Amino acid sequence: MSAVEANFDGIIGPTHNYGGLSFGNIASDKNRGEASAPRAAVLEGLRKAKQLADAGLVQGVLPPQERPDIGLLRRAGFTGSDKQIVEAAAKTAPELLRNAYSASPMWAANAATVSPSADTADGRLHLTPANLVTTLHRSIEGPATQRALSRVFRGDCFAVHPPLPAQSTFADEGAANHVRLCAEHGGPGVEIFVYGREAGEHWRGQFPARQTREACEAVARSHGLDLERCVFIRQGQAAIDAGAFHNDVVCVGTLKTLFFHELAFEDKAAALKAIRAAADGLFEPIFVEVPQADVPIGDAISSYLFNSQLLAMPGDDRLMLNAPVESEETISTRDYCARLTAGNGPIGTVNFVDVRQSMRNGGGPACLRLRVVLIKDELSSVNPACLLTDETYAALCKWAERHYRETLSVADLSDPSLMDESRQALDALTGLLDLGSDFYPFQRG
Ligand code: SUG
Repeated sequence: MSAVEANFDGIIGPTHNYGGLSFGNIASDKNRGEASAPRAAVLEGLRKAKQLADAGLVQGVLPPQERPDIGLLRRAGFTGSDKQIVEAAAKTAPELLRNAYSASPMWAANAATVSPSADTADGRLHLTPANLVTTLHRSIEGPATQRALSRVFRGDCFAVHPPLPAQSTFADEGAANHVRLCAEHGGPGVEIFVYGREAGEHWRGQFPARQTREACEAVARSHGLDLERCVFIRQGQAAIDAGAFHNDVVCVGTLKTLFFHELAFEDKAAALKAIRAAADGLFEPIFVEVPQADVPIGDAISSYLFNSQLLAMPGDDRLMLNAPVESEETISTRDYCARLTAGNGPIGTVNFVDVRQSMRNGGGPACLRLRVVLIKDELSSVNPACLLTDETYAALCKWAERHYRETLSVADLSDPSLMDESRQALDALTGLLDLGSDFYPFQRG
């Protein structure tokens, strides 16, 4: 059956800031406390999405979440009006307030794991929101993501699951640790799940391993996948130690092609063999491995070469890598890209995009999008207001220009007027995206 691979990008929220909240994410750590530029950030993200829509790809958007998350602060013992809570938290628990204010739902690759209907036993498209339990600021995303996905993917053809139990056994970071390969998007595929650790093991890494094998298996089971076509691979500890807190920092794949760094997997030979076996009878996978000698892992992570979108562009028989500009500015990755496209392999073009605001928090072009393979009926069941057209793009840019601050420092989070401004922005957005006037907690009172 014919299908498209659509990209749903997270709209960067009005409180985008550099809180330094993600241990093991080198960019987040490095930029902690710097001033951010929320308006430039949201416009950068929208521009990236619009470029792909203009090139003929199906492009959607996902809403930001309400921040600050007053619910988190209330559960942590703060009482009174929302304004009093922000003021009290700013005085007595500024670190917690920072967590409540993170715009991290922008990284839609962590929103959910998605299995297209061609792979599932009941023929529905399955989405499981990630529980993101490893970091406090992200552990609050799952239930709101479930709500958002239910309002975007409407209808019986979609199964939106609840997140896995919020416990470290089931630590789950969504599609950032999941790759699907296939001969064509609408045909059956091989679903590759990459985990950092097993639940019971004594983790010895320098940084947290955010995904467990148990979480991957639970998602595969609840999506009704054919386990013969699933592969569970352990991420390389060397990659995690170097700062690859998700597999999509060292690996990306689409159709038959898997593009990955030499150190991405703990046992590379076994991983590639397992992928070949799972694809047997469907297609022959194409592996594009980037040697450590050409691109040292440190450069791969600082440039985010692998956190690119690997895309089949209309009318092009080779794939395009939509890569961050930082990988053009890093000598080893720029040279590698030049050699890659000059050769006759599956990747024919590299387009460099500027998403610097997100990059400074460790989120490249691939982090900002959730891929959803849709057949025709499924596409027509998607909330149309969430698809990017000339009109929706123009309306979103205008909305952002009107509601977003130009700059935001971490100190600004203590000012309750930021909460009011953000709520006004989100209230207007629910109208633009047809999410319903009860979508956000503040709208429900
Ligand atoms: O989870 N950064 C995110 C970046 C997520 C990138 N996503 C993928 N690789 N798919 C994270 O570490 C930083 C927020 C802060 O520090 O304020 C943050 O959450």
